[in-house]
Amino acid sequence: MNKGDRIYVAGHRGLVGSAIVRRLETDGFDHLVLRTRSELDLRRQDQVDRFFEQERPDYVFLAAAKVGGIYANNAYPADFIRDNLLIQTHVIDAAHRAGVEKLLFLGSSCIYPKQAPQPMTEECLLTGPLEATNRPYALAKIAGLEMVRSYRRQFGFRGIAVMPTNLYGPHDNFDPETSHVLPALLRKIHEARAAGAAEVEVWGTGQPRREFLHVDDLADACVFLMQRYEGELALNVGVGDDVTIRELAELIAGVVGFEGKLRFDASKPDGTPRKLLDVSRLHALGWRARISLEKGVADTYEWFRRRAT
Ligand code: GFB
Repeated sequence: MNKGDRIYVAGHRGLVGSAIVRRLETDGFDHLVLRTRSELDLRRQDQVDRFFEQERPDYVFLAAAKVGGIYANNAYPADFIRDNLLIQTHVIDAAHRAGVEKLLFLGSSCIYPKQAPQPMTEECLLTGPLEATNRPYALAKIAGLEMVRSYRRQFGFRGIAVMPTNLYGPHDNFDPETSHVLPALLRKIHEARAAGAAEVEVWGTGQPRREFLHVDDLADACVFLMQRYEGELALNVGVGDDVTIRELAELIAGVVGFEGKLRFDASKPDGTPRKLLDVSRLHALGWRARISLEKGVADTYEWFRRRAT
């Protein structure tokens, strides 16, 4: 990737896309091609084709996707499978036909089998049944990985894919119903402290384990891999370490300064018991996450508070 290249970041208003844009701008890439959802509906093939014919980007970061937490995945399964299949199919195909130099597709760690041995290596893909709460999303993402791989094999198209673990950071969705656990708890605990509440409800048993990667680290890895990686295998991107949901809630309570009680509601789903990525391949390539969970949560809380006030 050269400084003068035209780089299209699909989904630049989202958690991942906005972090990739920040990273590219810091590195001096100033020919970014960006479109909001109202300017370009990626679910419409005619619009996507026209956009690629007119703009002819050299590189594409495909970070546009319908995403959400455990509740949203469960409640809107049709939206998750339809929107993701449409977006990725249109963008990958149009990028190939418009002669894009290279494309990076984002998968997700939830596409690995529910009972995969931990930490999960890249090879465990498609070796067992998926977690039911996010199967539609996971299947769409698996189709995207296969599409990138197939276009590489049949057409020599330089598509690569990365498999990020659970992400967090600025520009995340903080809606308590549809968001992921980390922003949901930051908001709930912040509001509980402001209201002087005695307790906060945390979904599930608190026992599932999750790995959390700051999105600025992910953006750094994406730019690194776009420049250095050319393999067929979708590479795991994570920190290599996980915490229980209880530990996460306690950490957030500490950052926010909430001294009340955490009440676990076991009638809500736990989802996958554990999701920890094996990041040996990425480490061997020379990349490591740098932002600790403590610092990342504190910074994200600062961002949330500035935005909320
Ligand atoms: O982040 P999360 O929604 O998604 O939930 P997954 C992780 C864990 O946190 C679950 C618990 O065990 C939840 O029950 N949890 C506790 C909460 N309190 C809350 C809360 O207030 N809100 C939320 N959302 N969770 C998603 C997938 O799985 O992860 C997606 O559904 C995607 O497809 C994403 O892959 C990365 O980690 O379980």
